[in-house]
Amino acid sequence: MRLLAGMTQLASDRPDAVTVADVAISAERLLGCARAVADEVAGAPVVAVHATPTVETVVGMVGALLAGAAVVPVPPDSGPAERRHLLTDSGAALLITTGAGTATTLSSGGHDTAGTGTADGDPALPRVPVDLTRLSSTDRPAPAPTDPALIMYTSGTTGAPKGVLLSHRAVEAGIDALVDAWAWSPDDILVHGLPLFHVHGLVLGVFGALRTGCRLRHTGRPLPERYAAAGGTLYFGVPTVWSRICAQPEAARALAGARLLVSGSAALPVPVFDRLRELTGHQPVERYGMTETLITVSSRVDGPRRAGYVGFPLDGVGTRVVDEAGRDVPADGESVGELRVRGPMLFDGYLNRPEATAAQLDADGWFRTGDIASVDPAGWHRIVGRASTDLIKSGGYRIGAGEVEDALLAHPGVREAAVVGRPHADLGEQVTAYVVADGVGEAELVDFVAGHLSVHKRPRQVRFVDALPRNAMGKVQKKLLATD
Ligand code: MLC
Ligand code: AMP
Repeated sequence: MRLLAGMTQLASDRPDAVTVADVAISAERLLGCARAVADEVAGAPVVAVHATPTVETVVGMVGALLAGAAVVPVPPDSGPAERRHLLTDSGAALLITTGAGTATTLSSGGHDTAGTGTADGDPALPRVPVDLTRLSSTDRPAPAPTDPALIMYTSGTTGAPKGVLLSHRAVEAGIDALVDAWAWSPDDILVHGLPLFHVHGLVLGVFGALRTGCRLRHTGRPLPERYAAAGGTLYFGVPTVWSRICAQPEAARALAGARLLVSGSAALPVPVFDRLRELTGHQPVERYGMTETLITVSSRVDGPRRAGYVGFPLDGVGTRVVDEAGRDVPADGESVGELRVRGPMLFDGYLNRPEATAAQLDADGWFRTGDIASVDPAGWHRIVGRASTDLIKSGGYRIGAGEVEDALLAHPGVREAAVVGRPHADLGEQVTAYVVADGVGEAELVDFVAGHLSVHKRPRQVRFVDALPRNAMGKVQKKLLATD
């Protein structure tokens, strides 16, 4: 398969092609195990994978792709409502389960439909556990470039997460553009510890390695001491990870021998860029992307890097910065507007949501990012904020305020709720909830949301108020919420 070209070409000579949390697998064995998964899931057009940080997850996803299925990564910590939504909305025919963190105990062979679903309310999908002792050599026809490879769920400002359809062609183009910008090669050793259910950790962090044929060392969690011990050439992190590494100077200094440090998923604070340079001798490459667009803008390994800037459009990418009337603003480094992007790595739309797709993606292929940006005369792109206060970035995770508000309102003690992102030194933004409630405390509400949604979507702070500020139409005025 083209998407995994590097892995299949190097299949016989890499005993530790992929290591996740200290479990290593050769490329040859990965391929054999994945073919065994493909034998089991063949015929299913959409396959969900319980995306724990394990080798089994990598095998399960590769197997599903080999079988020609679109993969739906399921966050392992997602709550019952969120899981149910992902599994039903995506139309997944099967759930591949993957060891540590898998919600249910399953038989070791064959499909287990577990009767009527699980105790936590998952739909009754057949479950296919990944078994690293099962191998197959069945060769299958490669999927077409336009076939969907991934359906990735991501939050909008309101409502439940939407499925983002990424074709094989888009994923291949997205990785190839980074191979060019970062001189990413089979000789690299890629290190990161990011979750395997988002673009950063999965598309770049797993498929990037398998396509380039470089080795992957996933650290299980993105802890500074594990990055330091991993001996990589190429390191990926979200800004919170880089900031935590800088707070442990010994760990940071251990990265001095790397080739390239890359930051993305949220703005890298200038002091963290400067501190990383001091401690490691490397100026990090910062790149900008979205689930819907993959990575579109980056600085280059063979070019300058600039703190506070995300670089230049990647090969094949067009960008525009437009005002509210859709007119281009001057590229003077000061005028700001909404960033729009176009390129071969863009998604094909939101699954079963043509209206939401049309609202974001126009007929000429330009995607409205919702990010506010400026471009200077030399072409340096700078992200200055977001158009909507209802999309929060916390620790690099995208969190829709509306989804958290809906979860809070499901608690019987909560009458009104408004959720915002407040600046936070470690996380960039922290999810802060303002609620009008009776007889319920902060810890209970935090746990309630953590139990309904993915744990990272929980409010880190709950402020109890007598009423929410509203305008004459009754709409909540989030800008008027107290910040002290
Ligand atoms: C805490 N925990 C609770 C809890 N409170 N569990 C249940 N109920 C509660 N009330 C537990 C958690 O389960 C977890 O357990 C532990 O506490 C810490 O949780 P956390 O909040 O996740 O940890 P934190 O330190 O805040 O995480 C920081 C982080 C993380 C940087 C490691 O935010 C992260 O991995 N970020 C990466 C996000 C990412 O990959 N984004 C890319 C999006 S793609 P336990 O057992 O796990 O310790 C994209 C496109 C692009 O943006 O451009 O790349
Ligand atoms: P997600 O959908 O999780 O992929 O999040 C995409 C969003 O992350 C973008 O719309 C930006 O707001 C933000 N983002 C990604 N990379 C950067 C970056 N380097 N600087 C600032 N914001 C970023």
